[in-house]
Amino acid sequence: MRKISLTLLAGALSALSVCANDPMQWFQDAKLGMFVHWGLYSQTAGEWKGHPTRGGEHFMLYERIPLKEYALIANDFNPTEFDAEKWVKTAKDAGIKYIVYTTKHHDGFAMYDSKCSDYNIVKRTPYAKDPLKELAEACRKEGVKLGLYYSLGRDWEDPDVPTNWPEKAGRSNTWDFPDEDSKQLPRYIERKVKPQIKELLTNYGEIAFMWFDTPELVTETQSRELRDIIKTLQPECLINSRIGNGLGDYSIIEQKLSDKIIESPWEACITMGKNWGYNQFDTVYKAPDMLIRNLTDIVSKGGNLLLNVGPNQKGCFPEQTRPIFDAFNKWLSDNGEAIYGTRPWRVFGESVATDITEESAQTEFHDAVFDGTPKNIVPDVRYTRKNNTIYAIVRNVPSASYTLSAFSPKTDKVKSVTLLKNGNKADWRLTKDGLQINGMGSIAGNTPIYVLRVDLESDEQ
Ligand code: FHN
Repeated sequence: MRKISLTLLAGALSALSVCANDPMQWFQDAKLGMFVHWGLYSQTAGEWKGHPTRGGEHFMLYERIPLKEYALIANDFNPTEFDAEKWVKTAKDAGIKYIVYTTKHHDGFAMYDSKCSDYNIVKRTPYAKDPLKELAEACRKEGVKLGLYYSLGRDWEDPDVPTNWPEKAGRSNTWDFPDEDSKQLPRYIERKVKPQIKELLTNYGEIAFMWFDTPELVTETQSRELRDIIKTLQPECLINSRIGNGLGDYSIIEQKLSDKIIESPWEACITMGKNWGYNQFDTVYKAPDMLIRNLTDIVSKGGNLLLNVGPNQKGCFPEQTRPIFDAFNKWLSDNGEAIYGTRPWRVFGESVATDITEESAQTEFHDAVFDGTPKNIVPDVRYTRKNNTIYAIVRNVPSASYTLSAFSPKTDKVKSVTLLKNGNKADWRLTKDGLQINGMGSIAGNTPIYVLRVDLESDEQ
């Protein structure tokens, strides 16, 4: 009797541990976040002294603008239309579970009320309010988690920030502070970084993520000290890999997709247009179908998508974001079950049916793949799994009948196959070649990116 009771107890404890509030479990279930790049570069919006600037939010570097001159931009920054509630509701309606906000980008300007330096939105702009306070409140109210972006190894306001990418001083402010060798990084870390990290993790409630960027010359000791500060103030705050020196809780890839399943927690950050910060000349945003394909690809390989928006100088999301948010709302309303809370299957997908890469031109991609008529091409599929259900995310309009070769009668006892969004039964047969699907054209129509729910016999027999 004693042995059985210990077994039962172990089972109960393991169940509890899964249910316990595990921030990493939450992150890996959440799948979709929104990155917000907002700063003085949003005010200039890609223009400087009457001409388009190079380098988006890096234009202070590219144009070698003296700090005193760049700081004057703040005099015009007055985002009176900023509405945190609207930002958060737009994100939440699009199926977004967390938001990462740029508290300080490379220009060193704090987009929150920093007591550490008056180089911030409250002290230097006519707006004179703290948008992060409002955003944190709106996130709490709507149940959307909040993460904070912080440019760690680059700061063009501070005299003690040497860099080494792509070469020595490559991303340093060498026009105000020319003597690169005299720069003492520890002075910057103690004077600015630690006080700002402490105030960010003290004054804005629960912070789910610290999203560091560009660690550059930060040492392991410095990364470790920052990690200790964060985990002491908010033990459940997850930290990305750009804290440097291998000390993050999850890894980051940027503006690209992975070519394989990644076993450890990871996130891909991708822009809707070409720029991170708002740029008035960046007018052609990616096709919504393309970005949804990106989401399905990333999730099939175990990652999260952090989709970037660059609000404009008024504090509003550019109009080009609307069709993207609407498409995510619609697709995830129908198919979110195949995304949230899933994990990779044994394979991430079937052969890609088109020679269109994910990064290809939007209109070419859309016409080539989704012109609404089934083509005699093999299905372009990504898989996700939740317990005994496999989700086959069909990302093009293949012939009405096709075979999913990832399935095998040797390993998969298929119980049913249905169209996820409405439960319509599919005509299927499991053969030695795989799971044959017939007549999909009739039930899926020309819907680009539909999901087949494949229920397997429980393996708990
Ligand atoms: O230089 C930055 C860039 O502006 C942007 O913030 C991205 C976002 O991941 N991070 C750096 C480039 O890797």
